[in-house]
Amino acid sequence: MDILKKLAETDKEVFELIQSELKREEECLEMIPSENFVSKAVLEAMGSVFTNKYSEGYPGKRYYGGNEFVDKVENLAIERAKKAFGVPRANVQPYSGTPANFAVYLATCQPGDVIMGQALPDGGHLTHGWKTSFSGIFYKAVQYHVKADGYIDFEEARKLALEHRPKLIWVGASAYVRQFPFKEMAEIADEVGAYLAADVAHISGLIIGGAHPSPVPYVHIITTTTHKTLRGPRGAIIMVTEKGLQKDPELAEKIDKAVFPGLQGGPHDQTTAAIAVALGEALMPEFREYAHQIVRNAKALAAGLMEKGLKLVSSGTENHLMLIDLTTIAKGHGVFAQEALEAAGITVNKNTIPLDPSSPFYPSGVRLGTPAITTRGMKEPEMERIAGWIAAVVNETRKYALPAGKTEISGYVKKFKDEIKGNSVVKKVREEVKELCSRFPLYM
Ligand code: DSN
Repeated sequence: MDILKKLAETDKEVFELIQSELKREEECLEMIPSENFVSKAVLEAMGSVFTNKYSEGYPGKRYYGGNEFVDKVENLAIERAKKAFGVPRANVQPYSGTPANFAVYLATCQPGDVIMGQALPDGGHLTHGWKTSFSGIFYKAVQYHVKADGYIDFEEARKLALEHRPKLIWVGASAYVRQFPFKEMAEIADEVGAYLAADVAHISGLIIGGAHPSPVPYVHIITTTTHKTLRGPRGAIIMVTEKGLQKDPELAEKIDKAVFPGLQGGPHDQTTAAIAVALGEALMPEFREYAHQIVRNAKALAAGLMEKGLKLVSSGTENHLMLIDLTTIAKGHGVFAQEALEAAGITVNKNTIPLDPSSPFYPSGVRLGTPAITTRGMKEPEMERIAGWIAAVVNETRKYALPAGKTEISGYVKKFKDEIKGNSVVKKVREEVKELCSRFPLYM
């Protein structure tokens, strides 16, 4: 890409690493469902002179001079976020999803308060109360689960809410294949007087594009990262709805104060500019088509995988992602599938599945999705081919299983990685993947 001209002259080492990453992205099928390819316009805004500026505070109320244009770009990002989601208030400064969620806690809870969220192995996010995250360390976290069919267990969530009276409830997750039940979770939150926050990081692009219902009428607060289906830079937005302002007219100010000075220093103004660009793109009519194609592709891929004999959590998908349940091969098999698929040029991530019999580091599932390959222009016929390749590669891992002794695992996996690279099926798929990718070029 020509924007790297100077770097090629001044720092060959970094330049070459960027070129290698570009080649990897061009020649592989990027199927981690939380990743995407931003436009050249977003890349340019990220690489702009806004990176030179300090601007603690908010538009019109900064601690530094020289913020005339930063104010304008931040206001533009805020206005576009409000328009895209249909909300009265937005804060575009959080560095990423975890700080955004932390700011919600700071604004609504005291340390030690009870909070409730979806458990991590059931698809929830670390920041929704998992024991190793600040959210499970500083707050008394209660966790709800999904049922055997993969849908959220409302009865359990309601029972837990009535028993523990959480101050804050989260709806939204990182590995949930069904539409989020915003209305039902709102009934539970309203019954116990809790704040309801929707973390729509994974699906915000689908919401803007009309391919997933919006949480706006039901929740008080919405958080989202900006780099997943929304297809922007790595950053985040926190929004307050009309319902949120009715519950607490000062909620938006509390959120602003929690972000700065509560949690962060200077905002990353180059990211703010790029968020404005991405939101501008998401407001275009063609983004609606993109969002719907992501879901059509995911459904086609899920159907293809099941046809080829793979088991999916909840037997399908209603959004952009799916989870392959590999317990049909062996518990803890995710690492083998991930590594074999990577050797074949298909990038996915190992992931826990509900009631996983193994551990989060060696989980029994694989998570994959269609946002990035849809950005490349791939459609249902390509999904059918990809499903065939995934099934063929996973099949080659059947003879491997995690050793029982923990100390033997890493050596075994390393040996597996070396072996699988030489596997003839994997090598053949790698060539076919490369050929497909060359027909859907990036950054032309
Ligand atoms: N790490 C993100 C994901 O991959 O889903 C969640 O924050």
